[in-house]
Amino acid sequence: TAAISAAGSLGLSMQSASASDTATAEPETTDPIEGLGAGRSRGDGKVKVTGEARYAVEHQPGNPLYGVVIQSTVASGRISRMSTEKAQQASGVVAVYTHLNSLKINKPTAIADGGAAQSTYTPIQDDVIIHNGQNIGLVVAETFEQATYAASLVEIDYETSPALIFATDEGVEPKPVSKQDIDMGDAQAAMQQAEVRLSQRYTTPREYNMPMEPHACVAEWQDGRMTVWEPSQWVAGAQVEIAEWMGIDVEDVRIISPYVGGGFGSKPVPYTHVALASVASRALKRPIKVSLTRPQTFTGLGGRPATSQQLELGASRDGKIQAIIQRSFSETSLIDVFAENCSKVTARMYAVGNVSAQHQVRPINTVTPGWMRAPGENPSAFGLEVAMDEMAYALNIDPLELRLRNWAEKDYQLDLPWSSRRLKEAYQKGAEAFGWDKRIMTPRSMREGRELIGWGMASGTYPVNKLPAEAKIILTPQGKFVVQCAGADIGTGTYTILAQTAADILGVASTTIEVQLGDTELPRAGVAGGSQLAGNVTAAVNDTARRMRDQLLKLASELPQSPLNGTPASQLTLKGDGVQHNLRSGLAVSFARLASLAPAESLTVKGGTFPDDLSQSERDKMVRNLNDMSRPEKFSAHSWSAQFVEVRVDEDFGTIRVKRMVAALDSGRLYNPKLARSQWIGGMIMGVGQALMEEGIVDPRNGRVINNNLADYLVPVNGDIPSITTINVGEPDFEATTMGGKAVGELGIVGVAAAISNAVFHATGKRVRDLPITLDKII
Ligand code: MCN
Ligand code: MOS
Repeated sequence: TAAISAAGSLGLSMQSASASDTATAEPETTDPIEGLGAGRSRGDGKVKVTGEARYAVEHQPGNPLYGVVIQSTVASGRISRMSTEKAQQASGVVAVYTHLNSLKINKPTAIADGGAAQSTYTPIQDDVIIHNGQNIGLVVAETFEQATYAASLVEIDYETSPALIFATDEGVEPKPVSKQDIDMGDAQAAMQQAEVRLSQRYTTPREYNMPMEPHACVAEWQDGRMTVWEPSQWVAGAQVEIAEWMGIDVEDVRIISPYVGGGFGSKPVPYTHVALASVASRALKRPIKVSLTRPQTFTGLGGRPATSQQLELGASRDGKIQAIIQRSFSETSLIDVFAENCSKVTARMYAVGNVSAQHQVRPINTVTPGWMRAPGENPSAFGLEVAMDEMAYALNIDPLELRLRNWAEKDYQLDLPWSSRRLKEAYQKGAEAFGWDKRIMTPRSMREGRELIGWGMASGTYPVNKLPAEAKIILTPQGKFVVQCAGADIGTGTYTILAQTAADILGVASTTIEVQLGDTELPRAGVAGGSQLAGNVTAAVNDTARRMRDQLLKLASELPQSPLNGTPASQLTLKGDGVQHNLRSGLAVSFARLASLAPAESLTVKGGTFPDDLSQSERDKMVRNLNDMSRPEKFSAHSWSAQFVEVRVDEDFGTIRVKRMVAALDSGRLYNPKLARSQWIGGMIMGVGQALMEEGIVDPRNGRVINNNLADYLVPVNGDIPSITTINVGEPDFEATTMGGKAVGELGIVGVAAAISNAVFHATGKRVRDLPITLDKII
């Protein structure tokens, strides 16, 4: 072709365009306290990389048994014959549990109904098959190998019935999810009057969370109590679901989950293999380990369901969006309603008063889908942000400029002011760092050799959720602080930021503070989900640390043997591992000394953010369901982002590489900029996977997930990931949360797939509306 390298002719050096790989604007601290805001490394990093950290299934109970799950190989029907004889006779086999000799498992309460179950399916209670890869049995043996072999000996015949494989199949009966409908202004009338209209369908396939640590637990029944080592984003939820399955008191279940090897939304609650492990342990009176194989994790629990949205945008010629009409659906199982709501960002991102959006679920023969990083916001932003790019081209307005022309100065959907929205700053800083002003609008106008260059952008957002939490701080005899909370650290940094929170108040180096997490015996906290745990538990620890500080000042001034006895607390400060006199230097008492002088019970302090008048059982209830999760009321509180992406497309082969990514993000105050960046880029990398690789491929003949392993279900590896620049544009937002931070964990993925699709269009002139953008779609 005639085009010379436009980028080259613009004087853009491709080397320098590959911008710095480090966080901008956040200098390393030299602060000895390294409290909130310091970019220190993770406290749990060392034990994780040295292998010292014990993940759930690495717990070694005495005399364990091993359970292996059997899964169905058809999508619909019933088990007509099941023979377990050979398996039972195999060496080492202790039991084979199926619907033929069922252990009772009660139906758990769904999350939507105030319980903690993602799926209400109860295994081995009957012979009914509702999806391929359904858990239908458990073989228990003395060793893992024996159980695995015996499981292969179980003979199963099925009487199959026609299955609904895809949401678009004939016979699927859609269900509206009207609670989530949006009806603002008069969208139909405004659409009729719009000068420019476009209507397209955007789809996302099934996607799977694929944490490194598979779903695997150790269940131990002892003295009428159940203890389960289970990787958990939400120990209080796990406790409820297991208690329900087993028909025992919630108090008789303990969940231990100090380390989680990633969840990405797949570990809020235990799945049915945990039900099997728990009832089998009770029946056999021995601890049992059950680990799903990687293939089994594709159907032993659900990932993000496939979504489809028809999105119509109407605008004036000068680029004001006047109406949005959206009709979307997502697949769900035959027994549960899980809605991947595609209109979560539709009515909120831009200043549009006329919006109509309706979502429906379509029940098919699949496992009940579940959360996956930014459920709802993610497909919603994919549709809207690609549609905005299409509108920009229809109007011949720069895509970034079009977004600015539709700037929403308030939340139109809720009709509330924003608590903070530094999205304009994000657009500006992101565009500047990326060099967006050098972009030539026309597709296929930038190239380097055989490579077509594409620049695309998109906006992203994620809401601020809230739930109260509690914490406990203990001063040890050695004068060290221990912070305790039930909240999880799933690789996010909870351990670290809680030490940092307490350090600020207690005046000690945050690295000296021990944090204990992920255990139902610890003070209450809700789910590490909805990107809210950091805000919830930093607020709780902040309160608790203040109480501990007051307590220590009081002890220092009141204990008869304290060197500071008689000095009013107002003249004392916590500093240098002890309590110091504000004016008389050298007059101090160390924390260790105070600990030796004070009565033991005075050295443990509880605090938190529950309303004072709430009873213990009311507090339990709040963290054991998700209905009590709330949002700030007087303001609409969200995190915001602007994603800029460069792709290179090989003109002959159609291969797409992401060359560089620049994001500017507003998550309010960052509790730890290093960890926040780590979260943001983790989300962006997942976005690359979603855009270019990830797709659960379902066999139309039998509903089986064909690519149910990490060789065939592709996720990005190092070689797929370019340099990533993140720019923090957030400022503390105390209307959003007590400590001023907003959501971080899921923000990074939202909008990335759209930015990449838009970049691919810019490079090639091909608009891909169906993820993932594989080369067959652009050649
Ligand atoms: N943070 C910060 N400043 C803020 C808020 C958070 O520095 N204002 C940092 C902290 O290090 C904090 C982390 O970001 O620990 C995440 O905080 P938050 O946004 O509150 O999210 P949660 O703690 O609730 O974590 C859950 C969230 C979700 S919902 C998914 S999905 C996801 C995610 O976190 N899954 C993850 N990030 C993940 N990261 C890893 N490594 N593994 C997963 O499974
Ligand atoms: Mo995150 S998908 O809310 O666990």
